[in-house]
Amino acid sequence: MSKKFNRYTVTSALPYANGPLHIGHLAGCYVPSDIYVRFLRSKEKDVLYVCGSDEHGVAITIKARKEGKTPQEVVDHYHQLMKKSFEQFGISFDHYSRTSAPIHHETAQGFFTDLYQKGEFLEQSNEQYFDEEAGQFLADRYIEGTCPKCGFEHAYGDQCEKCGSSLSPSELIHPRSKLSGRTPILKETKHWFLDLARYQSFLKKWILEDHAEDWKNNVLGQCRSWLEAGDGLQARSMTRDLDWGIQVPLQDAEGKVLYVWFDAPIGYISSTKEWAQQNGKDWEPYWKSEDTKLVHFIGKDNIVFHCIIFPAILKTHGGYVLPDNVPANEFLNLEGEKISTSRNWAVWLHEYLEEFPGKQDVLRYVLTANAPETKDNDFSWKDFQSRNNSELVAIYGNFVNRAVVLTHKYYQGQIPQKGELTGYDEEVLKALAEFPAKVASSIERYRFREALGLMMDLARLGNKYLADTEPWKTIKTDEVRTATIMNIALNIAASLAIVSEPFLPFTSQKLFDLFQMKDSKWQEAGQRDLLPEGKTIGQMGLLFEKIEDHVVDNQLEKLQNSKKMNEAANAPVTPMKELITYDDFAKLDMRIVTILEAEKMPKSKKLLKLKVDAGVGQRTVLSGVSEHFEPEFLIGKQVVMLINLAPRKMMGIDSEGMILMAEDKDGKLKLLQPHEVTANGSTIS
Ligand code: B3M
Ligand code: ZN
Repeated sequence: MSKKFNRYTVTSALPYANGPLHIGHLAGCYVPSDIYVRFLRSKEKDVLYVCGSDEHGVAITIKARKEGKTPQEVVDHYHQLMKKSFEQFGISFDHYSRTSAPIHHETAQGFFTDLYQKGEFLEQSNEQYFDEEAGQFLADRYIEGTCPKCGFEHAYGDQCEKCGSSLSPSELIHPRSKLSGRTPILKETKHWFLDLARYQSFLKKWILEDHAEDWKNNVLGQCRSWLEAGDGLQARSMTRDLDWGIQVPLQDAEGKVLYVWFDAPIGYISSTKEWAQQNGKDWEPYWKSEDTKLVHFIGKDNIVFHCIIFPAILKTHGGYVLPDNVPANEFLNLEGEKISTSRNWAVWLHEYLEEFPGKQDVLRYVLTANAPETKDNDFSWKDFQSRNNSELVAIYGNFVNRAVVLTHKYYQGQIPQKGELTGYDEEVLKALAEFPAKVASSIERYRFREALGLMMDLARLGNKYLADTEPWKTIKTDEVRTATIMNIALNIAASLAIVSEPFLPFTSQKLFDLFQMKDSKWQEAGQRDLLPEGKTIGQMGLLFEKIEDHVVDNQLEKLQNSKKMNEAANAPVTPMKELITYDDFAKLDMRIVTILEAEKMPKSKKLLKLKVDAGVGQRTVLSGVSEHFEPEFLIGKQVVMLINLAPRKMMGIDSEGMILMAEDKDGKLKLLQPHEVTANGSTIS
């Protein structure tokens, strides 16, 4: 059954304000939703596109703790950073709000109160994990353990990031507190649970029957595993024991806040209200009119919240439309590995913008071409380079550039007049006319990769048309023919500007300026006379430029470096020895010395015999470094030596002290040296 919609409310997941945005965010839901919305606007639909920062939950408080900041400081910082990155990448939200906004607190509390008054919550006291050392209940991500579904050892209390399963803390194997690392105890506490079993049959019909045809398979698959699980949907607590979040609006709920996944999706509604207030509009039709199509763009780890829990809340509250579709993407990997903020295995948007200024469309293009629409997918820098060079530069850029340059060269920038059309011209114009509907159909079915491929086919059509008709040759023999060819090529380019706008908004804008067609809409695309004869076109800079090997090599090196830094940071560290007094320390006499001579000790694999100038005289030291350094390498080096270690006889020689070295986790030794030449015998304190 296909319904007639007169209005669209499009949302994309509210990103947690606990870190900068990376390419996984863009690919997961922001680029696809932006393509969809730009397309709808071009079709002159009534569409509202809302988002905002998700500022509650344990994701935020953990980050604050780590950085020694208050949660408010953390969200203020990342809210601004994310908002700016979205703007810079042309993600065209009508409104970007935040869940700390008072209007959101009110709206979320209103929903809770409404459900409470309807008697929808089960009030239950039960035992939950509690960290005795920190004196705190361990909600969601404060608890970590092994995922019962896939065995991943760092699954959170609410979710496994590896397999995407949604979990409850009691399901974790070997639970550990993220606060203290200790095994938590169980302690009694009261919470308000949404009894999802009540919605089971409604949800089953609504999702698995009514939407069996139009929802994506990956989404239906996850919903099915929930809805058809043997023991059915379980009640889920909608409150938490935390000191950061939205207060539970009840008398006896001191110190309790709303579960972040209760309040966050309501953030779409609050964002709409805020937009309406600021723009003198009415928010209600966007959420309450039956002819509104609500579409949630999300990543796969958010499916259960958007397909099951939030619809159950909306349905119970009543008066709200339910999502018509939830086109969730799978995950994007980077160079074959899972993107990870904590491991710094990511391409950060704010860094990309600094390193590739003006190349937002290239990233949007590559992320769409490789979008993880049906399965996890990989971003690699080599692929980025080759898609830029062999698709954007060689096809799109080359075609438009040739059409524009020749127009300036032959016709002083004026659109020439068409003469008689050949059979081939007619064929090409017919193909041109069919493109907009084909691209539209793919976009309407949330197949953005396919849509992008078709958009590029239009550029290919233009490129091939010029290559086949060779106006640079016909100009010498046939003026009328050349003018016809150029007219057709320019009209293909103008259509391309419209059809590519959802995908490549910055490039498209350049073409709109060039052709002075800024208000052109989707329905004009495909027309053979989009650009009137005699119209003068502007000058154009390069649309895309080649990306050289060294540029992507630098990016690969940057990733490898971050991997090394990470390994170093996470290397097991020898535990600290017991405390000593200053007097203990002061007994050590450490000095800067210069190695004068170094030779291998006969019959020893490990020992080198060193002679050093210790300032207080020369010393002989036997040092077990033969497997780490060549004797010649050491000669002349300044190092640190403990000079008052009682002499020890080894292999018949008195060793008068000890050279100090650093040892890494692999047992490799590194010299400790002053950063500039220092007098021998200088003390160390
Ligand atoms: N902040 C989760 C996430 O970033 C979350 C989405 C909320 S959407 C209402 O995965
Ligand atoms: Zn798992």
